Amino acid sequence: MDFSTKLNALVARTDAALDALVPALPAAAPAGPARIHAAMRYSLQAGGKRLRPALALAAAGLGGPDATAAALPAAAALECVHTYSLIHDDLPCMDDDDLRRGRPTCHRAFDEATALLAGDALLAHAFLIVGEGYADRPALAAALLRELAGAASGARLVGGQMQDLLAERAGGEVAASDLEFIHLNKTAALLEASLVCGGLVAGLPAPALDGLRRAGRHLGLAFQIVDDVLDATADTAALGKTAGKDARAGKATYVSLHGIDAAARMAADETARARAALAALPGDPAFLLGLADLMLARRS
Ligand code: GRG
Repeated sequence: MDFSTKLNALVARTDAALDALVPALPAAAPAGPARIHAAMRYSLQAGGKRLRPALALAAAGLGGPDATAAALPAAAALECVHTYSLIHDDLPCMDDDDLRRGRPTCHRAFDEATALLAGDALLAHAFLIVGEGYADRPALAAALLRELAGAASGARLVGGQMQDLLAERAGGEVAASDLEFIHLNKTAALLEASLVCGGLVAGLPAPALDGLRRAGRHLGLAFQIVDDVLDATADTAALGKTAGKDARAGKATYVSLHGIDAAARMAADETARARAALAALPGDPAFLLGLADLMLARRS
């Protein structure tokens, strides 16, 4: 199977898992709180690239096809945490954006309070999916929950977002080391957790989990640098979210600190470091290497 066919198949399996694992809409579950479930599904099913699930399923695949199938609940949970973070990031009190994944943001399609609650519910639901999905493997469930909670924590995803907001309030004056802290946590934490969760489901040994974590860190930095370059160079239609926001907001980014060409070179360097870590993993890392290349070459 070639790379795109395999990626499309993993995305389709992720979409089916999300559909099965996230509360249904009123017709199927008439007693449920319909509006919140509709808002959760609206953002989940808005056409995200499913990169985090793909990374988790690909890392699990190092342990064989059964491990890939077993990683589907973890992959769905990672997408729930990611989607929560996007919904909250778009809120007026944060980035105040109208467009996400090519459609009106959750608070524009519903309202601010509903969007806040949909994000909260998706975050909680991620942990429910893992707790229920791996109830028959309690040690694995505990390891996955710890990994996911750590990535979403005040030290990582939320902590990175906090520092990002503070940097913006300070007028975009940020040292390169502060910018790296922000992106290692706001962006890389969840990509890192995606690879590690896949490796945990596959039962990979500690050195391989360390390799996955290292790869995730470099992929995360590369991903963010590409995001900064795209914000400066692509248009809103191609991105599916508002382009050029960073410069308008006077925000410190890899592009504002280093310029577009140097930032692009840094993204390539980080991808090369991620590739080196992935190439040393047990099993066949070819698909993971393809994902690393795709993340560098992406245009949205
Ligand atoms: C609100 C706790 C909290 C965190 C927000 C997600 C986030 C942290 C900020 C969004 C701003 C941003 C540009 C982050 C960079 C990386 C990122 C998460 C980009 C979006 O991820 P993609 O491109 O999105 O994988 P899709 O929609 O394809 O899933």
